[in-house]
Amino acid sequence: MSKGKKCAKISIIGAGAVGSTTAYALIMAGLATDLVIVDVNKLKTEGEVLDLSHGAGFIKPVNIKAGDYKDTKDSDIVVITAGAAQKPGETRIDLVNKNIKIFESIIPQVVKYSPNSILLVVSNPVDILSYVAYELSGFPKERVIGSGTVLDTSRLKYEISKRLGVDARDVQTYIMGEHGDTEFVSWSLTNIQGIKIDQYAKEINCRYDDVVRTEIHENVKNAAYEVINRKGATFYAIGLAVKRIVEAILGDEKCILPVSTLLNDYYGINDIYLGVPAIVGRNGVEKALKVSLSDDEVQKLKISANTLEDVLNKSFL
Ligand code: 6V0
Repeated sequence: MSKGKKCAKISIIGAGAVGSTTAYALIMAGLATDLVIVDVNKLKTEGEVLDLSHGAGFIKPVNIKAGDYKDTKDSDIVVITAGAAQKPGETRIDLVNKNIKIFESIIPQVVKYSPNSILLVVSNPVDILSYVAYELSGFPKERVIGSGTVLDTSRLKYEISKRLGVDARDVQTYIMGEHGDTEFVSWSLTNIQGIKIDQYAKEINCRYDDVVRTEIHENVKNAAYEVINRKGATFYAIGLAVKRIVEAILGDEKCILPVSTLLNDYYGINDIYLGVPAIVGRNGVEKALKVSLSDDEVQKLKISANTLEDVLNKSFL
């Protein structure tokens, strides 16, 4: 695919809540010319494809197919959303063994038919499964990307925007680390269009202290649990997050997104996938940026890395 091409063949493995909402977000954005969806539940996939295709009168032309792996041949990007999802009370880490087994059946098929594709892993626990996909695929690390903390960062922007009464898109910040319970807010990098957040809060007479910061962090960390407890699954916001990553890749945007990528020599962290700000373009993750964090934030990043390392060591790799 040529550099900066904005339309492409995209395959989605997994036609569940996240896979089908991602498909919807991608076709709404006109990002795919061909979209193939693969799932062990063929009937549901066919239903999703018919429903999506019936929007043809309102979107850019796109050929959508409920397919098998051979239909994914020469995909530019393969988005993986297959696998067990969290049930109420389950953590993302609880899904690890089930989903590693599922990845062992999926990744070799994807690699066989699209050896030059970019793999975008969404299934949870996303940092662990990105590492598993990297190992199973044999692809260079740049071409195996996890959705990381892109969704969590949007949740954080939403929480801050509500407190400060500002457009969420003007909030510059990142949730970093595990997409899960050890994730943390990089408060030292947080600003409102270049204005330090504490200054901004002072300017508009808004409370901003440790209590507020803790509340915001807790709300973001528990966001998925809150949604799952009420409606069983989260899918709209992650669909938009995946669309944003795909758009950045296809447009060769070189934009900075906190995707999950293989870290080496990153604050002493090696050989683990974690969400950190990274440059995303046509080659995938072009560079993980070593942003300057406070000592406390570095400790939190290391806790995330150690947690995931323990899980990886206990799994069957
Ligand atoms: P879902 O609605 O249960 O869909 C999962 C789909 O995977 C089902 O349609 C299954 O049939 C299919 N599937 C299972 N095994 C296979 C296989 N071997 N090959 C092909 N398809 C298979 O789950 P949902 O869509 O809600 O979630 C999917 C995954 O995304 C889960 O692991 C979630 O935890 C994860 N999420 C990740 C997020 C992120 O930020 N990274 C956010 C939300 C959910």
